[in-house]
Amino acid sequence: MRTDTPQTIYRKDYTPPSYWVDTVEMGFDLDPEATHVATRMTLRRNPDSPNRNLVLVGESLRLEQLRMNGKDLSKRQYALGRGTLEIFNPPDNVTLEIETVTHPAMNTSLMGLYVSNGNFFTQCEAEGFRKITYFPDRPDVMAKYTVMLRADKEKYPVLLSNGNLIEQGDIGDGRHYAVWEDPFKKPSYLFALVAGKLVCQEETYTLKSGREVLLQVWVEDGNLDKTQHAMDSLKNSIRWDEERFGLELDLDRFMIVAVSDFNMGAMENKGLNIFNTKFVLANPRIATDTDYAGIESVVGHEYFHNWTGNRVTCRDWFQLSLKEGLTVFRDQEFSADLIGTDSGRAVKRIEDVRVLRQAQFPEDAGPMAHPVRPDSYVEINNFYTVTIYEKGAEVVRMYQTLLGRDGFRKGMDLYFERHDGQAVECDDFRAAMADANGRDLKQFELWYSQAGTPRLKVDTEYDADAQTYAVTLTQSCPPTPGQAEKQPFHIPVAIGLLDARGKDMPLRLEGEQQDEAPATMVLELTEATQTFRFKQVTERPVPSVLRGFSAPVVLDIAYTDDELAFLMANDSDAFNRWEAGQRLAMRRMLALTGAVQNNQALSDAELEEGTLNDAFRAALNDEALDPAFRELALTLPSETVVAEQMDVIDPHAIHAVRRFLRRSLASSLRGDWMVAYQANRTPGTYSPDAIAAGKRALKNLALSYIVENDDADAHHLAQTQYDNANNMTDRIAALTALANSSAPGRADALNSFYEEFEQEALVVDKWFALQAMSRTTDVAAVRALMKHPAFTLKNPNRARSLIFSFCNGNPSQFHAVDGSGYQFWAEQVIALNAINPQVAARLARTLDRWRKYAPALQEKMHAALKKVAATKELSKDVLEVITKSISN
Ligand code: B3K
Ligand code: ZN
Repeated sequence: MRTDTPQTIYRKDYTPPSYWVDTVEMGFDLDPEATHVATRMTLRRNPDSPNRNLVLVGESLRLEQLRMNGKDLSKRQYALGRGTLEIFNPPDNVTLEIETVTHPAMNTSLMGLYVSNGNFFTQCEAEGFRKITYFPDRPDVMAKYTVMLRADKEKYPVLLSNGNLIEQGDIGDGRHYAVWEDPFKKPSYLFALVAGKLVCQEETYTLKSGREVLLQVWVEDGNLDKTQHAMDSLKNSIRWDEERFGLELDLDRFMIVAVSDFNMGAMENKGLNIFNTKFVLANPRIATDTDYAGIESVVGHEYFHNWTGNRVTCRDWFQLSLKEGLTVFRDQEFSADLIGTDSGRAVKRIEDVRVLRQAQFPEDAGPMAHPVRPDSYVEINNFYTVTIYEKGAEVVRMYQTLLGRDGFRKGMDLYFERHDGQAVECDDFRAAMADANGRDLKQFELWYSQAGTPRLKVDTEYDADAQTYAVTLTQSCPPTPGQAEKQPFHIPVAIGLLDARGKDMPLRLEGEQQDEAPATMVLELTEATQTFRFKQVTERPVPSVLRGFSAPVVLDIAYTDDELAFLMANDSDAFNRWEAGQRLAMRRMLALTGAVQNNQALSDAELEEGTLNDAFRAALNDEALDPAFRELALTLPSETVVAEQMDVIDPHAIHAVRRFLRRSLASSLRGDWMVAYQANRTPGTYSPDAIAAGKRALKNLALSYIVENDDADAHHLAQTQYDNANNMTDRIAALTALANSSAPGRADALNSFYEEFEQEALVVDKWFALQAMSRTTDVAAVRALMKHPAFTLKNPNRARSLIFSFCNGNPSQFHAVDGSGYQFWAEQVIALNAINPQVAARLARTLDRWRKYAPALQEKMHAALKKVAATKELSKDVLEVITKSISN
């Protein structure tokens, strides 16, 4: 907490550290009230640094001892500042001994060393290590760690840290110890320890090379029936990284530990990954298909960091996407490869692009917009964003699109050959990709340095006489905070041309030497406008542009409704089939939103004859399409995605239109929904595999449409599914349908669900979330839910399940015209700020697009923002978000 104006950190100000740290030895006397930490480190002067003094950082620490090269430091030799410990002009080689005390039980920020359910955990990324000891806590300082943990044996029988266990035993007084040694150099943000009452599922696993490794998944007692999927996901990850990238696990032991109080999803600490329970615990009773998929991808993500992040790390936090964008790309490819089929890959791609559009496009258009490699920040925790992660992953994907899979692999190989054991920059990755492939990727740097979502306009011209088809691509990029003018990006545009039968035409580009005529070609747009001319085009084609979403841009292309329906029915590119349907739906939704705003009545009849209705019916009944794909195709664009398309967002009109369209589709296709419902049941033993999960997704979408009719038959269907379901996916889908209906069994179902799962925190989270997002839940109802004995703001998962779900997932209620939603938001941001600044700052982001709303709402949002801004003791996390929201 602080009251002075927080400092902005600039990328251009980077200077190398004045000292390197070679070894770190730490001893912890673990006690929730006062943990003593003794650290001994050896340092050596960095000849490349202009600074003579050694600056260490520390936060919320009591300094007990400070010795240099065996002697206590006198008060004249160092200065203890606000968060810094500066030692004046030390010799070239230094051994520092520091003793600090921390108070883990009081640490509600969940950064540094803290207590959760009586056990100890750490979270050090990005800047949490400084809450444990004074240290040059920056990612370019990499050292070898040896850690001794000492604690009460009965209360803390398990003592874990990074690397290998080399010694353990008793020390009398009911206490015991363990010594861990990490053989690899690492930055301090990858340090971790865990101590407490935990149990594990373990297995030995044989690597391709024949070496055996020990794999463990640690959980609280009583949860061993929920670890198998995480263990399977870990083994799949290890195998996948060997096969796809030739990267082997470099440790003899790899541990995953689940903790229920955690700020984000998981953390890739070397050899000791710490996970939010949400991304570890699963069995059919408590976890949905989405949970299973989430566990697989997060386990993969953290495991893949072992190479992309840990072996090669970031020079400074501006380079965060170097590890995050790359690792998200890797986890996306991992999940896609595990599904295996082309249609499965397309489904995964659509899901990933949906996240990008739902969350990253708005960020890129708002006051917090920043480049994939930012130029400045106030609080680095605010930059763990969808831009760094998801747009960063798109940037990495574009290398693969431009260079091909083999070329990309060559680039990865060269990256590790050059940089293993180093802390590097995004530019180094780009250079490896370019050099390994003999390509000039200079212009590609703009994807890292320019914020904002580029727009890509497509104009076409068919010349029947010359049999040529000209495609003119024009790019532009809107201004973002601090960046008014943008230069043209290097954009890979995958394109295909469909003939009248819906088949791909062979592509031949004028002026190119081509051995064959492919069905899809990647055009490289590097200028503001370029025309690409296809030859031997025997009829006027329908273009399929940006296949597979080959670049993170907004595509501006004029299609008729009929062309969209044609693409939705025929495109060989599954992504663009889905995209065509979404465009058709979006067009309709925007038109109807305009009608609502003009007080026109929405008429069913008009819709029932429309192209959208026919196209949806065709997709629903097309047995050749995967159920998972059909579910995506038949889901209307979300309210948030529609909002992004409007100059002035009207959340109430959008909500009314989406609901109207869903009801229309529910009634006009009722018979078809029922057929799909019956055809996609998954009787028998539950399995989370992609085929079964896809069927359940389609069946449950059908259920949600059927229940839109809100009649007795529909209620009965939902109630029966609720009563008979043998897995959480079907259970929660039925409960959600009931909760959004006027079914007489609604309240009973909600109560019985709670009673049944009271002991399962992750299910109680679902129970709060589904109510928070239910369309009848208003601010008053959320306030009432906050009084429920199971609610607490201190647990981030619980706070997210109720508060975030309401503020971000229930737009029509949150944006109540009286501004009560905004007042509620302000209160919660302020309350969370005092407990956990990181979580508070996430919630603070909710209003950052306030300027896009109608003046009446804007005014009320502005008042709520100002209320938060005026709060005393605002963390720099929240202050940065609020200040930027108000001023940009
Ligand atoms: N690297 C961590 C995120 C740490 C967030 C710190 N505020 C998890 C991940 O991306 O794998
Ligand atoms: Zn990551």
